Amino acid sequence: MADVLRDVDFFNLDELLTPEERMARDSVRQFVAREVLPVVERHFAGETFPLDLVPRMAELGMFGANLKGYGCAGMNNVAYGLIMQELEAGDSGLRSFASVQSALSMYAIYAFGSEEQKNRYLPEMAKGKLIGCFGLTEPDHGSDPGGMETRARRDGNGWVLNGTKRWITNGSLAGVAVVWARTDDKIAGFLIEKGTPGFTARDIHGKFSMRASVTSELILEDVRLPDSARLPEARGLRGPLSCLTQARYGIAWGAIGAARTCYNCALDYTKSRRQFSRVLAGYQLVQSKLVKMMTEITKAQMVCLRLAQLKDAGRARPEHVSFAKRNNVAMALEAARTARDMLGANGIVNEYPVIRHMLNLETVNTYEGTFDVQTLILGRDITGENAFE
Ligand code: TGC
Ligand code: FAD
Repeated sequence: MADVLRDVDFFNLDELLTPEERMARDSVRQFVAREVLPVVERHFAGETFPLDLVPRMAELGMFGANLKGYGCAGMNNVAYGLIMQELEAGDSGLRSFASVQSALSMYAIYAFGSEEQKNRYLPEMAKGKLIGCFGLTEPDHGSDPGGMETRARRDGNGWVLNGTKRWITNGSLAGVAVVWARTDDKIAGFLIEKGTPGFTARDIHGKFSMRASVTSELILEDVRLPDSARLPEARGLRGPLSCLTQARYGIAWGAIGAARTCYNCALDYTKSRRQFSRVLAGYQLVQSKLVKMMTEITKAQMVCLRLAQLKDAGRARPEHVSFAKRNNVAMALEAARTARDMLGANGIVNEYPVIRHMLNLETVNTYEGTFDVQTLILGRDITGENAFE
């Protein structure tokens, strides 16, 4: 089973990695093989997240891996991307946990928090002792977060928050929630600690996707916060959208991992399954599907490596990240659906990881900006015309 985690490296891209980057990749791959794969189907079936894996994930430096200081590993963006890829080769829910912790919650505090907030939260979050979540989406505002209705009203020196956030990964697990709300002035970010009166998290059940991940609704009823709970450097929608750029970057890498597992599984299966006169892999139609999957995985790897170089040089634009998220997730979803078909009836059972990845990728295609939202972001970039409204 663990062999499905092996590399797909048609162009010897491994040669372009440093020893440190390879080490980060290999240690997470080993963790996924030894500790994630043996338990993930049980968690997917039971709609639970494997919380007991969090300390080991922290030990491997996964939380805030590409942030510097405050107990974070300070890796470069290639290493960070490779970690996301290996995690998602195991399960998108695991990668989601790490993305939300690192790229959304920790990054929001890192980029927009006061020194006091950074010192209070980031070291504990890097150790996995404090879990974060990121509340942007609302029941009536998903693709259009600028329309949010959650309100933060001034009350003396502090604030009173009211509203509902929905579809929040890690919501009920989180010790601290980054919540975005509309003030009389601009959209602002707030840090709400678990147990704050008026703040509750309720889990959403019945998902057919991302079952090994906790998704919640956050309810805010007259939540009173001091001004010190506000992220002082976040002003307007640019704040949360900057966090999305970080998370989309990790997703672009992660999706390759899910695609790789599905491809490896389909390759192994069709090389051993005989129908009619020979193994399935001997038929031209089957080879065509395998070649397409391998080609698209390889192209996605190249996009991510170049994107990582640009990001490390401080030259990656949000639109570069949208390109990679849009392309790589759609590629992975198509690869998973193709692999599911190639396994025939075996493609629908949990003896193989393919159907789980396929179902998860439906979410990955939707969250962090749907495929079509990324298309409109790129369309606006190349034409100068805004087609959102
Ligand atoms: P727009 O006028 O385009 O932008 C407002 C301000 O923000 C700036 N900006 C960005 N900055 C950094 N990164 C980005 N990606 C940015 N996009 C825009 C922009 O320059 C502007 O700045 P300023 O200073 O001029 O004010 O805003 P808009 O209202 O037209 O919206 C644009 C749109 C539709 C692209 C945006 O709303 C969007 O991306 N919508 C999709 C929503 C989304 O992706 N939600 C994700 C929620 S979190 C989640 O799903 C977590 S899943 C868990 C996991 O990751 O595992
Ligand atoms: P909608 O915005 O209603 O879109 C529905 C459809 O309409 C889509 O196909 C979309 O592409 C299309 N559409 C929308 N606008 C346009 C347009 N202008 N032109 C053409 N087509 C358009 N959010 C968080 O804040 N934090 C989280 O941690 C988080 N985790 C999530 C975990 C899971 C499992 C899921 C499923 C979602 C999560 N989300 C989270 C929410 C996610 O970001 C939203 O679901 C996503 O942004 C899409 O919003 P929506 O579901 O409201 O769909």
